[in-house]
Amino acid sequence: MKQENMHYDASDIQVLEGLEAVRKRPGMYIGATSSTGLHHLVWEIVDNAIDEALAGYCDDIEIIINKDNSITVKDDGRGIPTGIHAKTGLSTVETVYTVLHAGGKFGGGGYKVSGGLHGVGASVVNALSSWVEVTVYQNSKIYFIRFEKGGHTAAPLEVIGECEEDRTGTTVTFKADPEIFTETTEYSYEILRTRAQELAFLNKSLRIILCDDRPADEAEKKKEIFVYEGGISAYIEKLNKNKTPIHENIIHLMGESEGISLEVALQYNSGYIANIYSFTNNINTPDGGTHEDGVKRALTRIINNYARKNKFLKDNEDSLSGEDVREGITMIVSCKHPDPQFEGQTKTKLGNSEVRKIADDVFSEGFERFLLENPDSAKIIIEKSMTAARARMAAKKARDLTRRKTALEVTSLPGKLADCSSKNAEECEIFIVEGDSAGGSAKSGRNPKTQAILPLRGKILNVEKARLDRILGNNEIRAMITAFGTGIGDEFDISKLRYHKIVIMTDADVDGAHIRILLLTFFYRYFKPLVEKGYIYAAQPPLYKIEYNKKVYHVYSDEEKDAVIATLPDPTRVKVNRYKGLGEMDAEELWETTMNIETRILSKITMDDAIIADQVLNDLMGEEVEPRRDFIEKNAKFVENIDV
Ligand code: 28F
Repeated sequence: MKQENMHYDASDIQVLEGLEAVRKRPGMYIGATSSTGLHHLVWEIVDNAIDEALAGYCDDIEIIINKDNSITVKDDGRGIPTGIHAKTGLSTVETVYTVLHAGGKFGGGGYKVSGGLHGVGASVVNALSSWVEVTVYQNSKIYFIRFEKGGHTAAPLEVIGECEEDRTGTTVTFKADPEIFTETTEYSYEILRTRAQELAFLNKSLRIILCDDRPADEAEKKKEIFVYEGGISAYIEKLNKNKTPIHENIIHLMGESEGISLEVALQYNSGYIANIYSFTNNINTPDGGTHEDGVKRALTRIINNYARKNKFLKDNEDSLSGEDVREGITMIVSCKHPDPQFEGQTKTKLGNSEVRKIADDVFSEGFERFLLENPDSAKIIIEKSMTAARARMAAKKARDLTRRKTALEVTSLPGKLADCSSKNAEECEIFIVEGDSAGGSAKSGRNPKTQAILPLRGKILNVEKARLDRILGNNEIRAMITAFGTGIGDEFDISKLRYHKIVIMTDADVDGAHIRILLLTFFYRYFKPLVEKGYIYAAQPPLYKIEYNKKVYHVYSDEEKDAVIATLPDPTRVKVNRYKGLGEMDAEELWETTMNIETRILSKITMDDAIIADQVLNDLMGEEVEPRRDFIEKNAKFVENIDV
């Protein structure tokens, strides 16, 4: 319901009921009272300062985490008006902080740049804080008002001092109420830093200063300044830092129509992944929406038009797909809209239909001009898209090879797979085993009813750097895809999974760790649901074999080894062997220590493990030497003589 002409009469104001309602169901206003909700409070206040910057009156915003985990936000804008608000009989400052939705757009004025939760406003922060203090610098005076216990006005706005004529702005300090934020009221510098930097990228030339004043030791305190004259082009530069751009300059274009503005920055890199981030009024829209759709539609059309007109693409050849033209793209789409409608469960998709055409028009006009004015870059971009198209066709062929034939046709299971006899996926497990000798032992030691073995020879392909056609060309990878039965990528169908446990079994050494990282990255990139739903495991082979008086102990850690030895009466007669690899165990040992459901240890792989593996691989195997050196220095103790 558009609240255009709200009428507040002092008597009608249900101020405290309003704020009381917020305290009763905070989740409705800030999404959650977890750490995420705690940090949302900051963005509600910061967004009001950013509104002032968007209106053109504020250049600097400072965010300070104080010792007591209260937050101070300062801006050098005009200062919230201190006069009496016509509709409430209170000062405007008090109105903005005690009447729901009384600030920003609802009270008239320009865009309400809303934070993650679409501008619930300063009054919600007040309702959820133990105390809030607002200081306004205006008309050479310093005004002050304090609220306590969830928004009760401690005393009306008062002048507490003088200031220079040209000093204007608003300073707000608030302390989140521990009665509401029961999980934590402690701020994370990293969370604040990430969003502060993003806001600086999204609002070019705006300076955002972040300080952490909590450490007692002066040297430990933190202060960072984020300001980017280049705006979202600087954001692209940062996102492409670890990558290899394939054309010199970052493409930047913007336009406006019907009060809706659209800005895009993009640069292609030599990789295969499309990194597209879109925003509406500075809000992240990870599920995209009409702004992103319009730009993507235009990108595909313009590249195809250019490719045909300049004879890169012959008339009889298929057009390039959206996926082909987005391969290796890093792009930011930022839309500013006076009345955004968000869709989806988490309100992270822009729904305004009129934006699609505006985005298409603005982007196609600018991008077409770029291609005409930069034929060299155009050639590089077109050729990359065409290579992507050829690879897509090749991948399709290779993927058809991996598609499991129906039971009636000859099964295309890989020769090396020793399958299990049961067809009930829930009880079946497949062990991906490093090396043929371990594979042999696993085959003879296993339970043939429920345990399948797929030996892997050497290192599998690093999917981080390879395109899908090369990945599908790799025998080891193809064998796994066929064995799992689910298909890959957009053909993936988890209901066809033949094993409900996929167990990575590699040596407990650096090479084994490297293979595990490669496998995890492969699963994370092409079988993400298997990771998300917890089907992936890592086997834990024993580290040591301890022999004493004909008794054999298998232990899985150094601590366990010491503990066992400590129990033996005469450690001098103890024989300890550190396993160098799975191949050192015979079938019986491998079964007993690592595969037997009664005695083995499996650790379930979580999304975090996979994401970390993906990041480690990115640093280790990326093009740049820098991140690799950093990683090795940081992890030297684990990665001696890693053959990167
Ligand atoms: C640290 C947080 O909240 N800064 C703000 C302004 C400036 C104006 C304003 C804010 C209520 C209903 C208009 C001043 N002069 N920083 C902030 N700076 N709000 S919040 O007006 C809100 C009024 O509509 C302002 C002239 N116009 C607007």
